[in-house]
Amino acid sequence: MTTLTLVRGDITRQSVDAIVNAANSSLLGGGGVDGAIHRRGGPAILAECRALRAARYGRGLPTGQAVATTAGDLDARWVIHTVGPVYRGADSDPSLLASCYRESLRVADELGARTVAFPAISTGVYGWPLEDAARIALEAVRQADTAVGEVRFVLFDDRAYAAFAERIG
Ligand code: AR6
Repeated sequence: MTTLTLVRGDITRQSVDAIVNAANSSLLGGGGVDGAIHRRGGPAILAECRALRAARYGRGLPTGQAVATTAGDLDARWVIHTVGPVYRGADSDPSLLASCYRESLRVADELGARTVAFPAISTGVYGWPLEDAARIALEAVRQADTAVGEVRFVLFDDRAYAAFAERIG
């Protein structure tokens, strides 16, 4: 049984086994959650991301996939980096966003992580409408076949929290 919980706050302040990062394909950092994770997690995370780029992802991590690194100075064992899709209006493919959650949980299972914190992937710079993104995220996690015991959505502001709270049931 996976329990879904909602928290309003900063994902870099969570104590969990794995923190999911809404990264970009480069894996080399950016703004939003990505910037916050690298800032607070310190240089060890970026060092592992660079090594991953060199070894396995020369062309970058594809959208919808996930890969783990150390969590550096964060209060977690791992950061799982995933790349959300950029919202392109009604043509946007929700399965790529769902894939971020599913693949992150698959990586979490491989690692043996039991508690996993997710941000609202793609709802910032990548522009996915919050209400739709919340529906896709909750559905993807509910349908996932995972040994993770707690999936914690960490929502940065009241609007994001409300979008998830209204749909979690
Ligand atoms: N804790 C939790 N949620 C946060 C935090 C935080 N510290 N900071 C922001 N959010 P975004 P994306 C929320 O833009 O849309 C980066 O530059 C934010 O309010 O971080 O997937 C990457 O490098 C929003 O609801 O991620 C990529 O280039 C949500 O997290 C690109 O942005 C996601 O916003 C990815 O864009």
